[in-house]
Amino acid sequence: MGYTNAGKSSMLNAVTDAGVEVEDRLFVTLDPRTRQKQLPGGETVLFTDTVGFISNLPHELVEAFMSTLKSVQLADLLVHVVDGSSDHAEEQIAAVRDVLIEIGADEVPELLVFNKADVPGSRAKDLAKLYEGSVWVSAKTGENVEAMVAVIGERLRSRDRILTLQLPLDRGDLLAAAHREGDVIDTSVNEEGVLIHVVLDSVGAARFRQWRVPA
Ligand SMILES: Nc1nc2c(ncn2[C@@H]2O[C@H](COP(=O)(O)OP(=O)(O)O)[C@@H](O)[C@H]2O)c(=O)[nH]1
Ligand SMILES: [Mg+2]
Repeated sequence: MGYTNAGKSSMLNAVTDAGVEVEDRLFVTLDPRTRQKQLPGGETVLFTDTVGFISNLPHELVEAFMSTLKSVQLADLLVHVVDGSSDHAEEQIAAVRDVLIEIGADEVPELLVFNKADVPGSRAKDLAKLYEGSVWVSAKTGENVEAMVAVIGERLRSRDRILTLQLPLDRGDLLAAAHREGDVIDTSVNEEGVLIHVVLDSVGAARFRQWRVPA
């Protein structure tokens, strides 16, 4: 997602070789398009294109925006595409983030991607240095797209997730650790001990690997 004309549809094409229409005008992508891609790590990821985020969304576009809104709220990661060749990149980032707050999606993890690095005089690479954890790419030439996909994979792998753990009844220390390191959603006692659902990050998930029950 990102500001209009940032290169979102081009990016989806560059990442997935999808035949999504690319045009240099406002709101060409009225329907979110979703494409599947296998990451180098083997996971299958769904990439969804969205309509452009601009301030003061026109009324007739609100309906089209609703499906985008859902995709954005439910996403595991927002790839925030920014036109790095624009003099207004910073304002556009702020405008997009304002919309995220408006639709209650400002807590969804975000990866800032400064696009159009190929444009002469583009600030994409400088901005990527300035914004911690961001990356630069050119959706047009494909430069650095693979590196961006690798970062997307890392970010997805490190995100918090809900795990089911089966803990032995005599291991109160493990239950305490789960409470300390994660957010325990519920606990129930069964024949094998205590079954819990807990939100953990990748470090916590690795620590409790032995006790995991496949979801
Ligand atoms: N030079 C250059 N142009 C790009 C790049 N990515 C997108 N564009 C152009 O920017 C315009 C808007 O791209 P589009 O993908 O439709 O943007 P969207 O509105 O965010 O979906 C089109 O003319 C694209 O060809 C890029 O990396 N470099
Ligand atoms: Mg588009």
